[in-house]
Amino acid sequence: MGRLVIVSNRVPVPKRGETPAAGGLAVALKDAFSSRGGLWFGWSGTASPEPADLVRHARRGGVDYAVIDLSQEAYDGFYAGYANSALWPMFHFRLGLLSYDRGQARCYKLVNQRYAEKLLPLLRPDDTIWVHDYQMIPLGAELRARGSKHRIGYFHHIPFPPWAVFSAMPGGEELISNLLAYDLVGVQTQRDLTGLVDCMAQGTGMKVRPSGQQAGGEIRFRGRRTRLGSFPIAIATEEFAAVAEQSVASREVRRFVESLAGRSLVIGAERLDYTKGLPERLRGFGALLENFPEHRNNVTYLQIAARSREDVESYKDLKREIETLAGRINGDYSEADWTPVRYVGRTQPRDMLAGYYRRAQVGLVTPLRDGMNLVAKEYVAAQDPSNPGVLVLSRFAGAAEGMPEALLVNPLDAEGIGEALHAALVMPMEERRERHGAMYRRLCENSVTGWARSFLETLEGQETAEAPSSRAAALSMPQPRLMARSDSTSSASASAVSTGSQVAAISTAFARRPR
Ligand code: GDG
Repeated sequence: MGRLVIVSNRVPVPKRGETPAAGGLAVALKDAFSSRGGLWFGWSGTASPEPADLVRHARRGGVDYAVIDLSQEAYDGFYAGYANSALWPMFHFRLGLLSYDRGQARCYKLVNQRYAEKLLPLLRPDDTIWVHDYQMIPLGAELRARGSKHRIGYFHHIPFPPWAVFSAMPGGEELISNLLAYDLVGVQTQRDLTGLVDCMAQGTGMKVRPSGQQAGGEIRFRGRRTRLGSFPIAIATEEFAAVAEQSVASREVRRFVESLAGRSLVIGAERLDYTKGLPERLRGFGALLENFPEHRNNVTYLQIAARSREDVESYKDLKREIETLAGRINGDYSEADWTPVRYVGRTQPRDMLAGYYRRAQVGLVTPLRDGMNLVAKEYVAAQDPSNPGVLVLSRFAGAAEGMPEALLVNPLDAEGIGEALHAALVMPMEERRERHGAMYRRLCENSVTGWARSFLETLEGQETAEAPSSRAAALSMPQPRLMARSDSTSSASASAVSTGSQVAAISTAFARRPR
């Protein structure tokens, strides 16, 4: 079996002698890397005016890391620009926040081209490549355009909206056609899969067929089969539970619990991001205090919101809004000995976070949209099973699909959040145990290493990327549209043209079609 090559935007190279950071992809991939060896490729995290053109290599714990720097200009256009100011809001259904600029879109493509150029010489013929997330959508097509015949999969960590939303993106057809270069495209949930299938069908004009094993179906194009499937990401549940159990005994967590003076605790923790619904959540907590006065002076809400993407304008506005709302609630309801909202704007150590979760009667996780939301899963994992807290969860978090025992809310309904908080705070022990037990068992059944295995088995369980030519005849795309472009490029044979350029050819042809 060949190596596993991971490509992600940020590469978490551990320091010498350190084990990989807990949580995240490193844990998910540990088993796969140790059984077959691996390479992790991507951005170093360094942007400078004149970056070195070198690929820097490191070997840690049996894994090879290869990273490149970005120029400040590329960082601004690709990362802060197109990826986080156009793609991120669009994929989270926030078209009003979408800021599109052709120069930035070009920069996104150029950075992906550079990644492909730098990665290709590092590859062996039998490597399997797994590309992660929206910063890298065109990478597969760029690799194919340079002759890659590898198995290449793509996993999309954030929501996938239907075509009615996606098509608002200038160049949406080209973007979606890029996905045809992959052998497998994975999303988090069934809802995302519906969006992906809709975008594939309408954005490329091709037919998505039901597939034998994958619920989402497949598209066949020029001898390549692109499968579409849902692979809900998981966490290392037992490991997180153990950290939480240990952490509550620590001096820091005990001191924190003493500071609550016997009051109940509601906790929220995330990156400071407008998709996480923080202002709406604060309004929900305000509604609890307003409509259920019995909770005044009896409950404290701790919100940890680590700063993120501060160079993007919409994130600065959000910080101001949250500070104003938290200040208003505290001004309206505080007592000399009680501050209802505690707002911490810095990242907390992971073990302390786990201890806080375990001590919280309510986990309040109300994103407006979220691919999965690992905090919801971590909160459940961290609970004491004999006296567990209650999860209040947004219907629009991917996690809601697998956690029906949470109290599900619409994050835009402040009164609804207030009612759910009240229900959680007064819920009898037996009901809390039942709800928690069901969610905890499901979390244990679906490990994060199992998630990675399932994606890779689906990716590798299929025929070679370049299918036999007889299958090329089974193209599901209407032939006249296909031939319109390839006739004028090469008459040799359809299969002699690299798939990458075919993808580009299709997208150009489709971009011209009026919709
Ligand atoms: C993307 C998708 C999808 C939070 N505050 C602190 C801290 N955290 C940790 C949490 C959790 C992680 O950060 C956040 O993960 P999420 O899944 O909630 O959200 P995104 O960062 O937006 O991730 C998301 C995910 O990819 C995976 O596919 O679920 O939908 O948007 O682990 O615990 N960690 C520490 N201190 C903090 O203050 N140490």
